[in-house]
Amino acid sequence: MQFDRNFLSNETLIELYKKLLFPRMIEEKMLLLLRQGKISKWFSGIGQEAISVGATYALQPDEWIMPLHRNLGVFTGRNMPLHKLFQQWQGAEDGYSKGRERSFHFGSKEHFICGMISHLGPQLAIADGVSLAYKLKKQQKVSLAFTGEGGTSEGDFHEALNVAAVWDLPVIFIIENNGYGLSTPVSEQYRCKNLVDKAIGFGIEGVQIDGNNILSVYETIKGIREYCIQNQKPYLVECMTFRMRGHEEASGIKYVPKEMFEQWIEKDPIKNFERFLMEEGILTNPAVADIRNEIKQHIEQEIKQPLTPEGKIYNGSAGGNQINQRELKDIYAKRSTENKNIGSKYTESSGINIASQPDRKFEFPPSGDRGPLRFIDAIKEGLQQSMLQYPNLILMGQDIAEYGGAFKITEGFVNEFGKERVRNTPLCESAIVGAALGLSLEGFKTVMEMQFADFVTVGFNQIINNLAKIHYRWDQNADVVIRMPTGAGVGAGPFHSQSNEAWFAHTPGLKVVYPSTSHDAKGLLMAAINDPNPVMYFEHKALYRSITGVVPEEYYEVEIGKARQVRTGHDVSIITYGMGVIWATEYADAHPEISIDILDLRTLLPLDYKAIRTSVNNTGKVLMLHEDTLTGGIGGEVAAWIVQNCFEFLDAPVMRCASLDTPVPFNIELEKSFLAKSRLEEMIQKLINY
Ligand SMILES: Cc1ncc(C[n+]2csc(CCOP(=O)(O)OP(=O)(O)O)c2C)c(N)n1
Repeated sequence: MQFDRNFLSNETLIELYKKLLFPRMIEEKMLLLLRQGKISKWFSGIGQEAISVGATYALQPDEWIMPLHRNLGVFTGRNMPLHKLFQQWQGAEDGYSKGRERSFHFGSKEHFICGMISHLGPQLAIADGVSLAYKLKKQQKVSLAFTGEGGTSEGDFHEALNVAAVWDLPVIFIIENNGYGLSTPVSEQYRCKNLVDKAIGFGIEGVQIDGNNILSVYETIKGIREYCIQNQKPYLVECMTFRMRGHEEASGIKYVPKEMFEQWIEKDPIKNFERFLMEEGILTNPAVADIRNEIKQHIEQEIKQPLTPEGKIYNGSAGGNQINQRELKDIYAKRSTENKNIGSKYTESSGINIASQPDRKFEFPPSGDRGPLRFIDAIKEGLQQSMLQYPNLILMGQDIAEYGGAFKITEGFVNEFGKERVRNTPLCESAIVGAALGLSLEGFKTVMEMQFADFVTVGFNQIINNLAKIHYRWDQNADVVIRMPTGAGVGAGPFHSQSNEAWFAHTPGLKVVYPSTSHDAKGLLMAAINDPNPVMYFEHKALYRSITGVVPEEYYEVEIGKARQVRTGHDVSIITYGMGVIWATEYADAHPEISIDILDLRTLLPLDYKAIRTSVNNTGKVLMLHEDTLTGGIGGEVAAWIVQNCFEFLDAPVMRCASLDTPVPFNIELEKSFLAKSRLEEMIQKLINY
């Protein structure tokens, strides 16, 4: 192995040596503890340390890194206190994830390390968002994301690199090519000669280097960092290395030919660098022994604190109920008090200055000077006012810029707010949701327009596993709103008509809102944007231009989590939301002989149980109505809650009126009989006559 010290001082070389040795020695200790049953799982990076250590050393400490499961050197490279890392790995309360996450699935805002999720690939697009934030703030910074060669087969790899290329983002993507993905050799993973060749396909630069040579890694990444900043471009680096242990400690290494180990042990990053430093006279045998001894002492000292005699994993002294209260509380980020009174006037609230922001020239008509607004215009106005309110609010979506979006909601926005803040995206929902999360890491807010709610399936993983869980996992919020043009009734067939709100209402950490009036459309959108948590905002396409309503001109919010009593009655309650509110109201208008109580849930997660209870109490007969299909819909959840909590008010079984359990058909007649509305009369009569 050839080392080129360039202009590095002896002190720097020794520091690098110590940084390289440190994770190795921690790992050796961890393997021991694993055998003693004091930790439960370990993913080893032995043999690959030069990559994490060299790359981290080449970055500034406040530049975000997105590490994976073999990157201990990133965590130690950022000088995270070792005792706290041990606490983390033990699942202790004082660890970085309060015992909620295992191994390396945690991050730390303080150290600019973004915690991975098991799915690997999604890390990459988060780096895009962080670098976009740097770019918008005109900061001279890069972000850096790791992937294994196995992870390059995921669509997320393609999407993230493509977005970085198209948006000219300063991101360093590092592939750690260690020969195997779990047990799959590279010959069964990809067909190209070198993974770095993929850079050409994305129109970006790339280089392949020896990942076991600490100086190559450090010097290369340092140079690439300069390149990325100066040219505002991404870069792909393929680091050739080898995994000296199993995928994780329990899985063994039988599938790896012995010769491979013999070959790669010769290329061990630490042994080789040590030999080089000795040959150069920079280190001596006694000096190496001293360094090892010093690190050993440090590890023993730090480990004492978390490892209790019984190897206790969690301090349950608080008691189950109290623990659960705390666990539930940490699902959502708290809204800061500072922006609670937002709306009294338009203020610069973020402190983030986006250069070249065009002059603001939105003019709202003077109070009382306008008629009712269409649903679509209310959404538009909510977005406009939020853009004025938050200079750090970015809109992203397919065709939302000059074209104005599939439904023209953002028409004219580019002229008013500029292309930096109103961003057309390539066709890649997953990477854009990931990028939105990256923006959030750097203090931005994002509203992403899903062109149709149906397309969320290809961004699902990022929403369910990254956005929703991140605050609970390591205290990082995802300040992202996803607009979901949803619903049927317009003859658009199975892939442009679905109601998929229930998928998200089942996911702790998300909020799900679904307005049914112009007033609520604007107010809930403002509230969603003010909320620091990920909010799924459902907007029914068939309501866009079919309903109007009085909408205050000023900035206001409709509180998330509060239902709306549409009308009060004593015969039967219809509990519903979205299009269901329109159907229920039409029905009630047409049947003045029945006294109907209508509750518009407005928020599906979290539900307003108090309002539900009141409505049940008003009538004793409840019909749950929604456009979504029957099985597994929100109606089932609400019905179960009512039966369990309001049984004494009931005079009949809770009934559900929902759409047919089929995909949404295209033919208008088929669609009509699919929709819940076609069974509303029948269900109400059934309930009344019970
Ligand atoms: C989406 C997804 N599929 C499968 C897995 C299971 N899994 C965990 S690690 C791994 C192999 C990853 O290989 P590579 O990216 O080369 O990284 P390495 O572990 O070799 O460092 C697999 C298949 C996973 N975590 N996520």
